[in-house]
Amino acid sequence: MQDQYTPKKEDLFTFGLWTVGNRGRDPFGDAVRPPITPLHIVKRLSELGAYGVNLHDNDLVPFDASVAERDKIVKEFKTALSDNGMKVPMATVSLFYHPIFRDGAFTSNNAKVRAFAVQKTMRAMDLGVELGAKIFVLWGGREGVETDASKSALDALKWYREAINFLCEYAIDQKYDLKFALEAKPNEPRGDIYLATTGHMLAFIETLDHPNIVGVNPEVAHEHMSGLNFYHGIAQSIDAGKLFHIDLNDQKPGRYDQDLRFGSESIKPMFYLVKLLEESGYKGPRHFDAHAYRSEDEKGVWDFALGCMRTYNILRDKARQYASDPEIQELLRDIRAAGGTDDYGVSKYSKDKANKLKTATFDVQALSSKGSSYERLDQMVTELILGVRGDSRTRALETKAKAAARA
Ligand code: GCO
Ligand code: MN
Ligand code: MN
Repeated sequence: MQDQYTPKKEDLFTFGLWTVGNRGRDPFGDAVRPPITPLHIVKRLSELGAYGVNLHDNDLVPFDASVAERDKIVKEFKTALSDNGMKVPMATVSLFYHPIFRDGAFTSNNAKVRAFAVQKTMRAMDLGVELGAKIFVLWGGREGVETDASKSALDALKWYREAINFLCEYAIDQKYDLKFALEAKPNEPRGDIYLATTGHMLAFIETLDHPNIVGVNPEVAHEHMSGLNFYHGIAQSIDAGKLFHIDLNDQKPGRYDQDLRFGSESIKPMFYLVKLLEESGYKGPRHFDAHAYRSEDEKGVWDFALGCMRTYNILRDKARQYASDPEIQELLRDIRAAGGTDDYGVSKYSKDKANKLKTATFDVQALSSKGSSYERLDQMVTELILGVRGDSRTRALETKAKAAARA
């Protein structure tokens, strides 16, 4: 089926090799799907309209591969990319899978493990750059604890900072056109992970030696795990100039990290998210870090991938409808007009303004008694998302036009 929501290269949709490649393993059950080779993933995703694929070092090159094996795999993969017109905009490193990282990577109590983690990351950066990546994601899945008796959180933060500073220097030294995007998660696999939310990351970045080349990679599921408003977190990341990448997926509240198909659970929050990404001029890839239900076979995996992209395009279209809906826009104008103007100049301090403001009188009674019309507004948005609003609007316009024609 081809329609206006069919994904296209210019939509900049990307998937991790590990996402469509997810085999449905969980802590209670083994893999349910056979592996899909990276070469096949590249081909199928391209056919579906994706722009590119992203990868951890070990999604492509096994942990213990020799240099010769690595070079052969990378060469074949590059051929598949160019044959299928696919890009690798982002690369990352697995610092969580191998048992050596059982007590953390950059924050392990063991200095040799910390050094090994930095070495592995430098090699993954080399691989990413070789494949054309401009963004390098760091997700510290093992950077945490089960017991705070094990290490001082201040030491852990110091080690974490030193490792990222080292890697920034390496990127600069190598003249790599590469920026880092830090991804937060509150817990899982560790009991508690350091730098638990995007907000923590934004504050941490300002303590680094090269904050200009470090931003964030927020993930829907991870902020929702903490009960946070993802749209607000993204707005703050954009406001700080730090939205370098994004992990789109979905999540029911109060669960383990589900990494569900984009928009499969939180349609309304994802509507505001897509509206924000599109209207703010976010230029980065729309990356899906999600996987198919464990119930699915390979066919279900491609249904899942197409579903992520279609839902994004449908929500983008809904955002356009919202911007051109006369009734919604009129109500928004009324709401803004009712808000008045900044007569006291609080947008910028001056001594004079402060003195005037301190003695000004406000009609507190009047300001407290007026309602906001948000119930009406939200119902219109709800009906727009549910797909009935377009119809009723067309009907109203038709009725109006008929009435005008009769008169
Ligand atoms: C998760 C994480 C990971 C990371 C990825 C990049 O679901 O817990 O999002 O998927 O994004 O491993 O390092
Ligand atoms: Mn996740
Ligand atoms: Mn992620």
